[in-house]
Amino acid sequence: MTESTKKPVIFSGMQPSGALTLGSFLGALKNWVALSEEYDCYYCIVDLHAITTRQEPADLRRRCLEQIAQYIACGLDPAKNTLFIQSHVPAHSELGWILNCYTMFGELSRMTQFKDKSARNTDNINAGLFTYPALMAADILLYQANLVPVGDDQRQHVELARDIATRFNGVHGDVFTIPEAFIPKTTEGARVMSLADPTRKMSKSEPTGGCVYLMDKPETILKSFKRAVTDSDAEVRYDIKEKPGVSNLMSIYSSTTGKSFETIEAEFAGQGYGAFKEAVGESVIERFRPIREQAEALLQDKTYLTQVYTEAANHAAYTANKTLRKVQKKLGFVAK
Ligand code: AQP
Repeated sequence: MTESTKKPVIFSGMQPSGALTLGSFLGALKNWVALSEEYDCYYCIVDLHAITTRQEPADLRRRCLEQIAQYIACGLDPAKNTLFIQSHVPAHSELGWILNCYTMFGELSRMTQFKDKSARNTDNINAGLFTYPALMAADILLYQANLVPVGDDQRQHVELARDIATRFNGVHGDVFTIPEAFIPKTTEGARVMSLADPTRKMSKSEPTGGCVYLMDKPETILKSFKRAVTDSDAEVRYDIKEKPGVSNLMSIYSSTTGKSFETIEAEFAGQGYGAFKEAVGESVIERFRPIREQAEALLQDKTYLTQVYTEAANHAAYTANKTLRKVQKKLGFVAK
């Protein structure tokens, strides 16, 4: 491929810290698929990030394989997208360390995710949790990514990656491409909230009962939506402050059906919440059904999945090492 026909680059990743949720899907995965034809895409399973909170080794191993299968089942063709596991490309750890030295303590201290996760894991506030954004910057910058499709919760980390890249370039010349975040609209799942507590983000590692998982069976999905916390005024109307539960359900329904909020309000006028919750649940069931079925089928063929992530790691390492060598040279490291 010549320089002029080269596609712009995307990097994004998800932690195998739990099963993928409706939040992972609407906030990120759906856009990964939508953008995958126009970009040269690196989609990663970020296992190095996942160990910032304690993981059961057997579960971590199993989830990495499941995640590859889910990426493919969502529509990411491994022949066109680089679907790899972060720890298979050591350049991530190496550049991560270097970028730690270009990231300020004050910047890391302001990260909302660090504040949230350290409040939730008081017995394990480790240095990795604190320096997570420097490793995330390395993930993105190694591939000279132009675009980073993420949910709204990751906006702050992408902004910090831009600041780190700008700082490094300011000292050493134009080494890194400055990436842009690509975040869905609020109405399209930028921040999917927990069904049990609509003031909190739906998060895969928090078993509050408010999550819907990509691999959930239809009856489980329906039950989760029927139990979703709403309010007592029985009116389907978007009002994020006064009616966070209903507004969250409306955003989900709008994302899965393409219907506007006005259409949804008219559709359920005077009907109370029962029919509405069931319709939202059914729309998610239909969206997830083919994904779950294909992922289950793919998981029967471990040889194929191994081949996908092995070939992808080789391709990713080739690109990443080019950037890493450039960085090392700029820093004055002696060539091997
Ligand atoms: N609730 C959400 N709404 C919108 N987008 C979301 N994402 C995750 N949850 C929501 C987006 O999905 C991608 C997955 O990111 P991740 O797995 O690396 O980390 P995360 O954001 O920390 O996801 P979780 O589910 O909250 O994991 P844990 O519980 O392990 O921390 C990202 O693009 C994210 O924005």
